[in-house]
Amino acid sequence: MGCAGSRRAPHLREGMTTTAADAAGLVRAAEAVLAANWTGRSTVASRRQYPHQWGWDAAFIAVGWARVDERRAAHELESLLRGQWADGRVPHIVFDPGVAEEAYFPGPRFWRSAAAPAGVATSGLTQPPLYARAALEVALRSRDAEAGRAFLRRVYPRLGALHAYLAGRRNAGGAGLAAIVHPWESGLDDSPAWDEPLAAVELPPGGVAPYERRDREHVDPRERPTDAAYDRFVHLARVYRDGGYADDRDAAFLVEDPLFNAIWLWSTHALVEIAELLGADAAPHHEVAAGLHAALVGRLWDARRGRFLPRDLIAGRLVDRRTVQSLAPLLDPDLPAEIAARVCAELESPHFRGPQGLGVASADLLGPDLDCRRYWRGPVWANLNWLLARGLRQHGLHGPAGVLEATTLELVCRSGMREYFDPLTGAGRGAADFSWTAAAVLDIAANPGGEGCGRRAARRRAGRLAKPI
Ligand code: 9WN
Repeated sequence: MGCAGSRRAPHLREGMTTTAADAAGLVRAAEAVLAANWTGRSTVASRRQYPHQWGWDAAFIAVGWARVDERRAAHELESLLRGQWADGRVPHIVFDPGVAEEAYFPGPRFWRSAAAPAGVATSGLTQPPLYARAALEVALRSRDAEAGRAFLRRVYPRLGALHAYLAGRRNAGGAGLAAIVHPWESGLDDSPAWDEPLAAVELPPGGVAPYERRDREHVDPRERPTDAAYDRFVHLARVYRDGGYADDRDAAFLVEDPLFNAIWLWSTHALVEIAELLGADAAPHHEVAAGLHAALVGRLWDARRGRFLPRDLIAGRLVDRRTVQSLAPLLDPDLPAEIAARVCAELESPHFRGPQGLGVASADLLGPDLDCRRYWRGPVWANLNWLLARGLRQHGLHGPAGVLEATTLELVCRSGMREYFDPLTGAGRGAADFSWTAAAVLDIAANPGGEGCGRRAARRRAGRLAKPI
């Protein structure tokens, strides 16, 4: 396919092309998954594996709902924002009070989220801030333009507060990027990129206090993180909790992640658009976007290796692991063309595209860390394919983006609405009937050829919501 933008899809195996009938069936199946996972107020990531509302899942899911039911799309985001803390953080889980504590670990009793709004139990971590981007998409899909604007008016201050929290409280490196304090905040929990920083985390002398893992009850344990990784996840979460979730204390894990920050930057551009639509002052968001762009390229782009890499603030160096996180800065519309071309070439290389071209692997297919079963250590994910396709389109790379979108539909067509997929065989893995996979299918299927994500497309979109208020 190449990065020059050809329209063929040579990665697709013969007989592996989604027909119009398949696509229609797939859309119906995706709608059914979202409907089955809808609780009346929001959508669970998965009924059994993750029976609550998750942060960045809610953003993907809202984009999917926007293709089917604009009211549910808005509810999805507003339900998550109900859990926003006074300091502006949007928690990575908003718990459903009707679900038993034992259904998921760590549940509400673990997090003790006293700082959450009264009556809402949440976690104390956050996740990639995709919310402003999702909110913009929800409003723009809205057939009732006034309802779309009213929704934006309601969420705009909350989105601004989250961005201010990230800029003010998570700027541990001092250059304007947000640092994550736990691998769960990255959304790519057991990515090989976290092996080194996690190995440096000192555990209590007597070992980690006992806890019971619940994540292997419904899926094959070989697909889940190891006990050694989980011990560190639980330890880090306990230490953060016991320190009152304060961000000004010494942390044992502190990383500037290219995916988290690229999503924040993409959402900051969405916030610019939202502000303009509402007649609010977009200048501060422009300024943040410019700073984030400069810091992303200045601090996380390794020109010698030709890759974006996470920066470990404790060790004071870049983490030299090839993972899908390195490709996410395609979401930056201002990425210089030569860097975008190198990132695209990396995405297209055998490091990330297997011989059957089933999508983008989450970890290096040629590297020593590859594990085709374990969730973020190799498998292909529909939400990441969707994000990367959006990033590619932003740089005019419509050919590769179209192929990625088509292979995503085909993968799901073949293996079902699974949580993730084996990067070499395409076999479905993890939870079944997974909400963000369904959401990605709905958005991709509704938008063949892509609408475009650049500034010209933004102006076209603004016209659709009529005049600013
Ligand atoms: C911990 C819900 C979430 C996703 C994450 C994914 C997984 C949780 C877990 O599931 O994380 O937050 O228990 O494994 O890694 O990205 O948001 O789908």
